[in-house]
Amino acid sequence: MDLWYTEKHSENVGITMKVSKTLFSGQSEFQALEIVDTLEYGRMMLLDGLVMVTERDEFVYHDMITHPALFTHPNPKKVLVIGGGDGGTIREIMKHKGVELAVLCEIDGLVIDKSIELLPSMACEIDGSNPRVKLHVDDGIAYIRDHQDEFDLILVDSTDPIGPAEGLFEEDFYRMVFGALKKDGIMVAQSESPFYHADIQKSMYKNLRAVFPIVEMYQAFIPTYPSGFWSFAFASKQYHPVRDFDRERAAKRDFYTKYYNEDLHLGAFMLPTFAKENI
Ligand code: AG3
Repeated sequence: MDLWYTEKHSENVGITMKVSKTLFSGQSEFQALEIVDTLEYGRMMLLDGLVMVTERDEFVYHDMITHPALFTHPNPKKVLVIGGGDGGTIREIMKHKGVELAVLCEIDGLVIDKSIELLPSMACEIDGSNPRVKLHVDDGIAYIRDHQDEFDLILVDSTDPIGPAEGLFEEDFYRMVFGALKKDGIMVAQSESPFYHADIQKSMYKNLRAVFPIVEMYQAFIPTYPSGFWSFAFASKQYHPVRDFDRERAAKRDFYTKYYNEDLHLGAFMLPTFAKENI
């Protein structure tokens, strides 16, 4: 029997993949979680039926949610990840040896447990083996309320703004993030597809601009997300991702990045007209 999975991207369009095996299927307190094996993209995690990560293209998302901010801030030591229970974002942060502590605040403990068990290439730094990583199974909003003026970077590695992540796209949340950052801190958040999600983006960027003096959008090519054309919001108190970018430091990095590099860092902030119109 052939088993195919489809995520609908609009009423009439979707992405379809041939599945070889279902490795886990269950329901947590917050959402439905599936981890399946696919023929072309390796293992894939779905939350409420939406593609979160696949083994084959996760490098794009995880390079791009981390390295642009880590190479813009001159000396990031303390980093908070909200969401990101698969561990891919923490794995990339750990490549920066100057980072003393990365805190993962994920609302859903089942996502962490199943990632450690079934997605070890992503979860390799959240399995308890790295003393520079701390896990909190908690609501990100509650966590930052109690941790003001503490972080150099806050990375919001969330789902779409339907379900548990809804509050992570609101102005009140961005105000709390602003407060939880040090005086030169940076926030990065995944910000959906400029092609499919113009309305979500317009409201999200308006909310960010009400709080942060510097707000930019940058893009990445992620084949398994709606349209493949994906984006991140860069919201900063002081450093600008292009003007304050230290190209030399990025070029001299002592680790491999399959997607990110010092040229792409600059190129990612150059946007097509229709995307600029959403900021
Ligand atoms: N975060 C999910 C991005 C949203 C994908 N949306 C969709 N497929 N409709 C990914 C978490 C990776 N650490």
